[in-house]
Amino acid sequence: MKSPKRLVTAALPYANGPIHIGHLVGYMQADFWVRWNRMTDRDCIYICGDDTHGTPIMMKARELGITPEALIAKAKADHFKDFSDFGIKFDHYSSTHTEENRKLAEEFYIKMRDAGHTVVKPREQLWCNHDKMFLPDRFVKGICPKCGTPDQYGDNCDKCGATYDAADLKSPGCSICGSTPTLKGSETIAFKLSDFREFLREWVPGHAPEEVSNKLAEWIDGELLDWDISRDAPYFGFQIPGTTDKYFYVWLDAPIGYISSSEQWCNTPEGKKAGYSVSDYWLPEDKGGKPAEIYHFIGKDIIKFHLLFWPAMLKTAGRKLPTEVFVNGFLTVNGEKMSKSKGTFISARTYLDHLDPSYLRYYFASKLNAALQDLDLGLEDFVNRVNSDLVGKITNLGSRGAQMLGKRLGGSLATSFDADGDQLLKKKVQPLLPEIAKHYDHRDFAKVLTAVREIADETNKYFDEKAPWNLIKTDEEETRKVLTTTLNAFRLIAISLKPILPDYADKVASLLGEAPYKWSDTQTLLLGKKIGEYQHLATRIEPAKADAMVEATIKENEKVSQARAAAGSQPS
Ligand code: B3M
Ligand code: ZN
Repeated sequence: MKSPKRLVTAALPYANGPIHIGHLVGYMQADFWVRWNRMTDRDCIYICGDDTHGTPIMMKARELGITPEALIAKAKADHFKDFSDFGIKFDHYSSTHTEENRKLAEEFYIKMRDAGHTVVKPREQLWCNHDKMFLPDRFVKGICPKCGTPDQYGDNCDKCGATYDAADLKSPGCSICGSTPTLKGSETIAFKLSDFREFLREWVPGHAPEEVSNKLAEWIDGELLDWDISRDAPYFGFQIPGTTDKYFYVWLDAPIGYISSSEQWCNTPEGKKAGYSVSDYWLPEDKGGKPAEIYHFIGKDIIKFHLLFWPAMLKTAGRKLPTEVFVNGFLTVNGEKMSKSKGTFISARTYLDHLDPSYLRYYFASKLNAALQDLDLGLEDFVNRVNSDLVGKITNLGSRGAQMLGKRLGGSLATSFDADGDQLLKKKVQPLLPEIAKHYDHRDFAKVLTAVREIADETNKYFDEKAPWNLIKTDEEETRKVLTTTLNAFRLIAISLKPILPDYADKVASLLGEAPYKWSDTQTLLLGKKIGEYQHLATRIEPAKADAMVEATIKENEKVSQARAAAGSQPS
């Protein structure tokens, strides 16, 4: 029986800023897994897009003197280019600001409302009379009502951790203009999450990582407060049907963006050829849908939205629920939170201006496993690990083997292996391949690379013992066999690396005169064919280049702070 199609999503990056290396952990993790699915002939699509609504977008566009639509169009193009240049290959990259998403958001809302899961409640909010708008929590600062610490946001205190209503903040100030906001009565439309307590109690444990199910259980057994899904004008987003001045809160239509982006893909020629409609993917099979597994990859800061609000919304809308939600931790750099002043809050583009993206793919993979844990990018460790493992241990094998065979022996592989080479491949290399497959299935990329390094170590040991640079002086054909063994081991390494280093694997395939690799190619060994000209695969990272990247980030940050100081500060 054919395995069900898979639809993988990554969190929709917010349109108010550039992609940075912290974002990339989750997008790369999903990309590695999608590429693994694709190379094992699993029908798997990777869906994403920009998250575009909300006050920050509206304010940033105002600050730049452009429309929000212009701002989000540029952000989407920049984000997509950054992801593509890091080899993150989406099948479709859309946006929450589309007609498909509007229609779906309205459909979800009407079903939530008509099923009695929404309520209209009076709500006092802080109004800035100068900016003529209600202030979201991130746009107001004041004294924490609990511990008295000044300069705290409208929803929680960084110092004592208290959460409170912005109306309770002492001496509040508008973060845009500094004036004192006033409390203004309004109404809010809220989603009654507590209606779903039993459903969530039963559904969540089997679909969330162990590490977060306790936290989720705490929330589910706790208050499960009503969730405000409306925001008052002015607001950049979709107007709520039946209202004149209410808009969907950004997080209402953000996850719906997974479905609308899928819908757009299903309507492309590629999608049509694949033969599934968006309903096939997103309706349960007992409601006309077809077999399909949905996987969300998200960061640990947005589990509440994806494992409480979103499943409750899907259930109300009669949609298919995710098969599983995978959660990644945060990135630290040199053991600390990314810091603009220390130059470690590195944008994707600044990284790309200085270093090869495959090195970061390799390094992140070497530290990523299925567990929810933070990942540290130690810049020195990064340089050393790439240089010693990827360049030294692995690439060196391929370059020494291919160049000697090409330059000294006409480039033709032997038609049989030497006895030791046969042992190496059969006893040391091939037995590791099923393990590598299992590690990929479980998203345990660090263990994949441990096994790959083991193959490289064994092969380097074999190569050094055989010393083909001496052997060639006395026995060319035996040398050809040694190089053939070495290149076969290297080929199996390249196939194993393909989900993490796709370009690298493709270059090795063309060097060996083969089609782009599938996992099934590990079933065969290569004998008796002529190989091509060796093309450089990976070069050592110069530490100075990594330093230059940090320097560039510091300079960028100084420029932004000066521009901000000149224009009067705004929350980002
Ligand atoms: N844009 C991430 C954030 O803004 C958010 C993810 C949406 S996934 C539907 O923090
Ligand atoms: Zn103001």
